[in-house]
Amino acid sequence: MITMKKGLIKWFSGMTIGALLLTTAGCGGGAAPAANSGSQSGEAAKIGVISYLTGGGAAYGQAIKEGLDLAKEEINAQGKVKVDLIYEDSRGDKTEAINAINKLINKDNVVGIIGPTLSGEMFAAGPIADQAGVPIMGTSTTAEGIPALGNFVFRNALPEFLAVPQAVEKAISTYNLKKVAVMYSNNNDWAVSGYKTIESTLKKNGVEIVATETFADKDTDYSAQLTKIASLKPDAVMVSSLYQEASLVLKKAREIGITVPFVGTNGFNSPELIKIAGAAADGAIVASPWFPGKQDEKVQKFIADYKAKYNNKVPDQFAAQAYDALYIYASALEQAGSTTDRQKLRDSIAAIKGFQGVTGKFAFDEKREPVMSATVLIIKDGQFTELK
Ligand code: 1QQ
Repeated sequence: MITMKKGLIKWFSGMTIGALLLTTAGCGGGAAPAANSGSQSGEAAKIGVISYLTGGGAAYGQAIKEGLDLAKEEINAQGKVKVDLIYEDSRGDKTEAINAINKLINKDNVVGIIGPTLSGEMFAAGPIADQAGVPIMGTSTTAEGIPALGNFVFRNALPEFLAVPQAVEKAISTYNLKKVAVMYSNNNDWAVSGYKTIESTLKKNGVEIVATETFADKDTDYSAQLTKIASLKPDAVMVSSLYQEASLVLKKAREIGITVPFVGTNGFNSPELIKIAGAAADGAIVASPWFPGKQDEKVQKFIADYKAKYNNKVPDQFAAQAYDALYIYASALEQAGSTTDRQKLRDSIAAIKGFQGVTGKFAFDEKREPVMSATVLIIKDGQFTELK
């Protein structure tokens, strides 16, 4: 639980006195009473959303918002439960995520929270929600150790420990990989977690790691790492980072003549990677629970409705997981029979079984980890396609 400890330390060091007081005031030790307003049935459930809406990774957060807004419209039109979303932009920053969570819990009195976008933000904010007895669910947080933060912490994002081995092993068998180079952002909790899974999967499969190169979020120059990697002639390069960094890595790699396949972690799942890297993204492999090409009625209806609402845009994985997340909340709120009881909402989320979303069948296991399956994708001619 090293990451968790680190998250907690950052949580304390990042907190303002005001935030600390608010947290203490709202602290119910996991047994908080219902939020104190709007308990009449028929009133909308207030759900707080913490998302990466502006800054370098905003494509993730914007997709999440689009998925949530569409689901909200549909759920409210169906009328079984009403939901209201209160958005906070955390800009991918832990301190912002902490401020947002304290506001949502103590000022807005939300019944539950969706987000934050990054695992690092969840490591900082999740324990606050847990302490206050407010259910929180990440829709994109894939690092190891998220639900372990506490009984009120959930995710419907496919954890890297399930996704990465599938992508890596598929690449090994498809391309007969013997030696690979690995790169990752070493100041991003999730990227480090993804890297560890890449490393252990390669070791397990007897693939030699010829180089392990690191960088930091927001770096723009990858020539030193990639020049070294090029000289070692690996059969593939595996990268754990968000799209902004990954797309620059891909561009530089292709520029200096590295033509081998790349395997990525969840950061690769945004179409923004393809937008920035262009043709350099071709050949990149990633596992995802979302594949828009799936011949499934629910999936195709979601795509059509999303396109109609958002100017013909095809939903990405982040939109799809967020869309499913709000339906999971709606279904749990219905079961709970209350729009304000945080404990009942928590228990109903934990009890979700046989949920059918656009990312497939879904349930939580006893550790509140999602049970779901993935498809391995490869980018070809600027499109995510299934790697069969
Ligand atoms: C995490 C992730 C990122 C790629 C979300 C945008 O998976 O931080 O957990």
